[in-house]
Amino acid sequence: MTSTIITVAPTGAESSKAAVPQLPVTLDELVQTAKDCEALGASIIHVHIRDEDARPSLDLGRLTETVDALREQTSLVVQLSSGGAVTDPEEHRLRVLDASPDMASCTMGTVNFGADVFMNRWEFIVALHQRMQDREIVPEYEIFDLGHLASLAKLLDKYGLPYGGHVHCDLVMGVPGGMPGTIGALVAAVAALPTGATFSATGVGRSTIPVMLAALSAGGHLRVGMEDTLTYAPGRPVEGNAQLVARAAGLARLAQRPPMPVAEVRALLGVRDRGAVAVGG
Ligand code: KMH
Ligand code: ZN
Repeated sequence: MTSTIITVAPTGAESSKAAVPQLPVTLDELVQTAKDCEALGASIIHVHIRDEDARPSLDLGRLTETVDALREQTSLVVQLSSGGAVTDPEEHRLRVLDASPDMASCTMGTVNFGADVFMNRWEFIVALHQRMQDREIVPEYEIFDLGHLASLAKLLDKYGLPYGGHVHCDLVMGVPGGMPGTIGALVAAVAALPTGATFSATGVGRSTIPVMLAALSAGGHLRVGMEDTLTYAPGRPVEGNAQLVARAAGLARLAQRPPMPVAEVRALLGVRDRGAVAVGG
């Protein structure tokens, strides 16, 4: 058993700052969150940004500023979301890669997303995968449903391994319209992973804890954060992302799979050294 990669997904695109005041939406809030979570054991940050009115944004200038700030002030692996919000057009989602993150998400298929549809056409997936190969950006393949793993097998077969040569997936479980956040679904997904792939898992809402425990038992890694979880326990809103990272790190230690140091994560996933100089890291 190896140690545990802990990814923090602090913001997402779905919750409003008005409804969730603890959500980090400004650059300062995001950087402070990143520092706090790194100190507690996070090694990757999955980033969605907001505009000046706290609405989801894929503005390239803001994304670039965010990547630079996170590189300067933390040693976390910076993973930008190419998923954005369900309303974002494909060309804006592809343009995210121009901000030169270490990693970017690459969702492996279309999925109902509550009352919305999160659209991921095959041609778009191929374009993302190939552009990440060209730009030396490591993808994290987002798996919302079992069929997405069949698409991943086809993608790798036809278009080759991602940059870095290693396949890393994130099972996003419990989205209304996607696979449920159950142990059975997790076991089925793990059985369908490409040979040699690693995976993390996150369960949204009430599936957070069962999915976290199942992922640890199955040798997987963890993603936690306010993108996926807003309630810490029944009747107790999450106080902040650090609280969720602290819980994940504690459970990982209990499972004798402590948080993986960032340098080991970079080596495992094949993340390119972009010359970041981390403060205190
Ligand atoms: N906000 C969702 C529609 C990703 O970041 O790549 C898509 C999402 C996946 O969060
Ligand atoms: Zn996301």
